[in-house]
Amino acid sequence: MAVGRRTILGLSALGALGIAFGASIQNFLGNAFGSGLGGLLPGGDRFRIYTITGTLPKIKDRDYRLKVSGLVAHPKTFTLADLQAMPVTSFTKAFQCVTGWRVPNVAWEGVLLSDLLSTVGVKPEAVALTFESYDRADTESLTLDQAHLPDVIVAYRMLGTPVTTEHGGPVRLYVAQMFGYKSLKWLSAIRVVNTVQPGYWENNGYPVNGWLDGSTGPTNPDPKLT
Ligand SMILES: Nc1nc2c(c(=O)[nH]1)N[C@H]1C(S)=C(S)[C@@H](COP(=O)(O)O)O[C@H]1N2
Ligand SMILES: [Mo]
Repeated sequence: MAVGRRTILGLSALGALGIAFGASIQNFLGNAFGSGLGGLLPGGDRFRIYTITGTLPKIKDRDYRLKVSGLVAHPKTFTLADLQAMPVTSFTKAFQCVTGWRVPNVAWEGVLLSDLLSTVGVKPEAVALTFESYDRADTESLTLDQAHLPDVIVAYRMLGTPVTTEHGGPVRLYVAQMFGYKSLKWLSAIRVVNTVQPGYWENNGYPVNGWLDGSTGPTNPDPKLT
């Protein structure tokens, strides 16, 4: 599928960001990254705030819900407190966008996705997961194997604080071994399904398996690509 015009604009340059995301987001970016173009160009070890919709969904901690459904034995809707009561997984790893910017040594904390899946009990016929966002625009997918990697978390802390609104708080996905587009922000729902359903960025041309090294990955060998 071709990369959409909107996506090209959104990923290219400062002026284009203004067009794609609107003036308020451009101002926001300006505040977040300081003055000057440098903060928006690859390099500089800083996050760029991405939003498909041009909005930053604001979800109060007490209103947050994560609905886990589909091919599971015990569908459950988790509150933030539910997630925080589960075993904590934390590590420090880089965040890398496919467009070239990278932030090293980011502290992450949350619930291992595989722990969450154990809680609800994945049915034998399950193959993959789909992820939905409070923004009602972004979607993502992981195979079940990918979802069980020990560095895939449902994160409620990053950079030493609760995940901020701009970074997708209260809860975002973090998929350490893949490009940033897999780390869906404002996570609202996970569905366990029987087929991989490519998400928003994949429908705009990015690889469904977004491994950082460009390979087909440790758990999902694809003979066509080796
Ligand atoms: N809901 C949502 N999640 C998203 C995106 C987005 O636009 N909307 N952008 C993705 C991309 S391409 C990247 S690189 C990271 C950026 O994370 P950040 O905004 O915290 O820097 O979020 C990912 N998750
Ligand atoms: Mo990205």
